[in-house]
Amino acid sequence: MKKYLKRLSVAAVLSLTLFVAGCGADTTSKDGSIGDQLNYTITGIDAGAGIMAATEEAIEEYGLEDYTLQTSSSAAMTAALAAAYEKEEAIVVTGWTPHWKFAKYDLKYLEDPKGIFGASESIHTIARKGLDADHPTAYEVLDNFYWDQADMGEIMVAVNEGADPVDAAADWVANNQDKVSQWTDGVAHVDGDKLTLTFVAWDSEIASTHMIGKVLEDIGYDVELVSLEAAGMWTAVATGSADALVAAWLPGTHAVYYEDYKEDFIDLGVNLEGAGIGLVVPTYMNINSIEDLNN
Ligand code: PBE
Repeated sequence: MKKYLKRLSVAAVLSLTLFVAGCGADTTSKDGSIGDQLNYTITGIDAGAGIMAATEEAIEEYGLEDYTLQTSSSAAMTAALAAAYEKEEAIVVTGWTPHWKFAKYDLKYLEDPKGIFGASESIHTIARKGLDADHPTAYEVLDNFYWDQADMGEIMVAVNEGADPVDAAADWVANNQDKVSQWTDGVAHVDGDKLTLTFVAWDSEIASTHMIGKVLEDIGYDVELVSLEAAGMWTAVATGSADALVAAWLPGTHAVYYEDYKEDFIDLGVNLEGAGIGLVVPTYMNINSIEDLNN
């Protein structure tokens, strides 16, 4: 029944659009259901991201089966958002905080009355087993690492404005020695020991991983940053092929990975608080809740 009604309204919009087009007017009509305006598409990111699994669950729980969750990447998602925003077109993306997009555009999270995307999250630092014995200095610095959203935001915004992440991270480190010294004060320097950090190319994690990598370089490590898919990132630390990651979103977003490997790594605790995930739309869109995607 629902499907039938939707088809009817698609037909109605089509004929209206054709009529308007015939008159030489703008064909990017904002009429039609929310689903029509969105082409029944949710713009996602990489398949392994926790937010993708959460969105699939939301599609099921909110009865959004007419929608397709498009798999892409962080970069493709923000490019799609920029293109839609410029034309004031409808778009819904898998979004998260902290992220520079909230500074650049007027956006809102859709309310999630069923709580599928969870409440506030924290980002944790995870080390491989044995890191404390093999590289006690790195272990201590990683254990001490703690910053806030504004800190991460500075690097993310600089990268979005075109800076190389290596330079943006180095600038932040240079300008925030008070904070950095709280993590590094009194640690023994090393002489070129190799250290591998792994991350996924999400904007937030590009920022944090480059920053802590620079801090570790400054105390003498030869740091390699390895970008992987989400599952690969967790596997690398669990199997010891990477030394650490600073990109664990808990308790919800990475719960599956955490559970899979929890015997095989050391959780060094929170490095950033107040993170979150959800479905995000521009404020010019006339909807407020995930439930409204059915309108
Ligand atoms: N994110 C950014 C990740 C964690 C960090 C929200 C895109 C995810 O969904 O797994």
